[in-house]
Amino acid sequence: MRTPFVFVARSCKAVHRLQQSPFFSPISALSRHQRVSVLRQTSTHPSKDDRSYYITTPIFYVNASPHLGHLYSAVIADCFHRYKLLQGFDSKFATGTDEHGLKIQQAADTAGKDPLTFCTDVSERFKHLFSRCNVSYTDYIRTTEQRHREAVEHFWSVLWNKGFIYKGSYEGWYSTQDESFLTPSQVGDALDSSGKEIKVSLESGHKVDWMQEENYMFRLSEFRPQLLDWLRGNPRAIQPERFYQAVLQWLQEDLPDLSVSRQRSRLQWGIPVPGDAEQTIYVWLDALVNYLTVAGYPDKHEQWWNVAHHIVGKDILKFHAIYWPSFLLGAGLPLPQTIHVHSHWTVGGKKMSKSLGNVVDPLERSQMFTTDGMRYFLLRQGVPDSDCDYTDDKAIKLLNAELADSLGGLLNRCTAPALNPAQVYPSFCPQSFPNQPGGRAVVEDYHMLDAVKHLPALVEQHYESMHVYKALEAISACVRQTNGFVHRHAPWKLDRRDSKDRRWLDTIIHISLECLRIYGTLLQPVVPEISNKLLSRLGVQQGERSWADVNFLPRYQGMDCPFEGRALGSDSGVLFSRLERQNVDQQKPKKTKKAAKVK
Ligand code: ME8
Repeated sequence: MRTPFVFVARSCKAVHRLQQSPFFSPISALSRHQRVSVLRQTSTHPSKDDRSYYITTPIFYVNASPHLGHLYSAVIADCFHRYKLLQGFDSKFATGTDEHGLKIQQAADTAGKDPLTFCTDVSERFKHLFSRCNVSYTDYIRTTEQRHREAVEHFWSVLWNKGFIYKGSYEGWYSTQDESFLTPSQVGDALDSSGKEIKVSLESGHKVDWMQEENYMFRLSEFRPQLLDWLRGNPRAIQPERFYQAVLQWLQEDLPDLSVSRQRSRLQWGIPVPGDAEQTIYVWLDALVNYLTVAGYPDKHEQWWNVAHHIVGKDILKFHAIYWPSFLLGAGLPLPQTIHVHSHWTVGGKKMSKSLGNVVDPLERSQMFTTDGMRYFLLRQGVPDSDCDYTDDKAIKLLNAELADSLGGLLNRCTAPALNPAQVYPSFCPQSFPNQPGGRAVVEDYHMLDAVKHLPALVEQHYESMHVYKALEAISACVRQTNGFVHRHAPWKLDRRDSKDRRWLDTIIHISLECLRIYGTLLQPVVPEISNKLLSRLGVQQGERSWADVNFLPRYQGMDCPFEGRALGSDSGVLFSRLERQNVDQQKPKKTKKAAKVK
């Protein structure tokens, strides 16, 4: 329960801060020059600790169980988090559940449960999925927590005290499924499953209802110029480019003020408006503040808030790229550094969603493909720019080809007792593979070395821009090249008793193990279990697996290699077992329900 006392104390603190803030004057009263300078202060705060990093997923609605799309967002964020840790960053990674609002209230009613029990049940399912899939969040937030309620109340009071919230009335379309207000141009006619005429959101296809209410409005319309300034000054703020352009396009039109509360009589399941028990805070305002709550707001939050990056699906871009920055500007807070947007998983060309009933169960699939198999498939096949259709066949083919045959085959070959009877990281012989042509290496081998040498920088570039699939594509291409190298020289045909042959054989294995060490290190953010197995088999210690350790083939440059001569780790079985079609067939995704058809 909220203590009114605490709230009053916080409000006073907020008012005091406000009076010292450039935002105390209404934004519309500022000149463009002033606006730009304010934006500089708010959007590009350099962090005191530039080795801090904060990544978030959307917080997921608890009206139904998690599906593959939710896991996808979480795995992307987990990959970034792990990558930053490998680079030596202090990284915070938040995910969680969005538990207020009409949609949840109705879902709890339908389930015949009290809302909090209902939310707890479903929130636990998300938690369970994430722990099964090695999603290593550092903070799991539920919007029903007290710390969050305090953050939202404080945030609201700041906006209210600055005059950005006013009492008004709203009349227009509302989609409960999307918890979103729509303009008439965003609404179309449709027939529901029983043939009845209904109005739907043109974007999501979800039913909309007309509503007319007294409530609180946020002066969104005032922020259009600042949003444009922010985006023009930060062209990488929304990625990929395509979504950045979409937001700029939306901002060509006027923004109507936004209703930020609902009458308590209609919506009881939410945080009451501070000072007005008849109104409940709009679920999106409530939900977006979760990112601040996790950062520590309203107390000390700068370390994390100044380095915040959001992962979001394209369906919620408007909320994150227009509403959220406007709320933050209103509250005088820095804007997120990047909003990384990804597209959707579809089934038979239709967005996978709870309301369509065409969801793929990520728990089932991760049992069939293994956790790492599932993670690898999602990140290798998922493309931020465009939707991707899910089929089991695609997953099986990809995982068998790249993890079982190519990567697993390479490790198996180079560590097999037949080729490596001493079970060590063998020696590299510079005469067999000299810097200049003349040894036993051929031109393709030099190309392979060059590609692997440049791979870490390339992978880093792709990870940084959220093109994880490109990073995996590049790694996979190098794995193929290394397999080609081994096949070309067929070390199994060399004679160990001949000293020249033996040196060359050892050199081939040394190079291949060095390649595998690089692949294992770079793959850690995506497939942590497989990487661990691979690196352990190579004898690479835990403290030798960071980004700073990817020093490929030092012996080729005349330097010492810490692994040369070291015993391999024990053999803990195949890296990734081939998947058989019939095992997967037994658990097919459910059939698609008939959706409302837009006329
Ligand atoms: O929108 N493909 O929650 P939500 C890929 N609570 N990703 C998908 C997906 C699909 N088919 N379906 C869902 C909400 N997602 C709000 C968010 S944040 C302050 C509040 C992922 O349960 C994707 O990240 O509907 C999408 O944006 C999110 O789940 C929506 O989850």
